[in-house]
Amino acid sequence: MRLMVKNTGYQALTVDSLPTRLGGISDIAVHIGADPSHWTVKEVGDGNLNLVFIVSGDVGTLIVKQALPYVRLVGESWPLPLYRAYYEYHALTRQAARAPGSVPAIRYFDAAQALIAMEFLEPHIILRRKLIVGERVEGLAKFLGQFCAQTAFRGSELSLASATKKADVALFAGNVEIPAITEALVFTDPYYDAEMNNHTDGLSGLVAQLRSDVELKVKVQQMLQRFASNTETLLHGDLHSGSIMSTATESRVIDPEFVQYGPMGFDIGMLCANFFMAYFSQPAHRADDLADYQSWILTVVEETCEHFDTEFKRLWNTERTGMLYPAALFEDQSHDSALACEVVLRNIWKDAWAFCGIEMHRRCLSLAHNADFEDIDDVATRASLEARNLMMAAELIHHADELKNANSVCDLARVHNSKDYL
Ligand code: SR1
Ligand code: MG
Repeated sequence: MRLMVKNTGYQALTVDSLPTRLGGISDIAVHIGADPSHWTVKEVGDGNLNLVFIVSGDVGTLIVKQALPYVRLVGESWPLPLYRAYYEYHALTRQAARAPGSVPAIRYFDAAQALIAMEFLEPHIILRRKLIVGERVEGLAKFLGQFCAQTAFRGSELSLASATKKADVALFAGNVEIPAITEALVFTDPYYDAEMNNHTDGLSGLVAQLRSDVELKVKVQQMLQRFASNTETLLHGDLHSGSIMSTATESRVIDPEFVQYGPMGFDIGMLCANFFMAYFSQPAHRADDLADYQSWILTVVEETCEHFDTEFKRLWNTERTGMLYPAALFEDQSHDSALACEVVLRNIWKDAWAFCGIEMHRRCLSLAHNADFEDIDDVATRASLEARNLMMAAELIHHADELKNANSVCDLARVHNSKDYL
């Protein structure tokens, strides 16, 4: 089913109009306070797409997120359907069921207004910001590894009944324009001089070298084909460090509006890419504690991947109720299914490292760069750190199927971190 949310009746909220417009909605008022004239509203959206309000009152605080009918980063010249809020809402409900406690609780949803009111996370801040200022988060690797494994496994036909999963694939297939952003910005634009691209001065030689690597482009297009045509599981679809909020000890995943069915290795690969970019950018953000902090980031990557494997195997042994690799073929025949699980995991990681490299490329080569590098004012420093990131990424894409495990990938990061490519 494709949900068409027409613009009829839709109105973007403003700080001034929000209390009047939402004050009479009991599901919202019960969490903020009955008298909207006591509400304070702040617009804090700093992402690429939406309005985000923090609304506080006598009782408490909520986040109100509203989609705009265009890409905020670019403006009204790039229209974007409001229906993405509908898919985000459905993604959040599924993630809450499959990875309990991992996402903010939804308090209210209005499809026509493309609006979701949800739990205000406090004192959480965006993980990317923590990584830039050098803060550590306890339990991060376990949380992220388990989130990725639980959503990957429980959203697939390893767990779901085929009819349920296929109906869900049909529901999310209505979301066309949002995956199209990823198909272009992540998989295509970085590899030619697309109109909206930009890269740091000083990188043009390296960029030209990457764009002339035909084998690289073929590998990336193979991964795009997998991303667009493989409906293994329900993905978050945009799992970067800006889609995670953390305190010193607790984390949540937010913002799944890029949700779609896709390959199991996509989310974990994207996630690792963002840790590697945080890692490569560190020399520009700190001198004291640099080696220790960089090594903490790589430990998070290694442990996230270990937790992913451990949780995936646990689910394999305890929740394999779908049509794939049924007990009828293995355990019921007294045949161990551990080998099958290893093979499934091997394929996930092969995909993951290629997606990881592609994400590392796109954040330096197309639209929508990340603050880890963008916050580096000194252009020459930024270029030399991005160069390490770009070169490691190319190696990941070329050799994704030869990498033994996350530890070898982190070793690769250490090697590139010591190089001077410019
Ligand atoms: C035009 S949207 C650009 C990027 O912002 C989102 O967070 C996604 O990462 C997307 O690729
Ligand atoms: Mg987002």
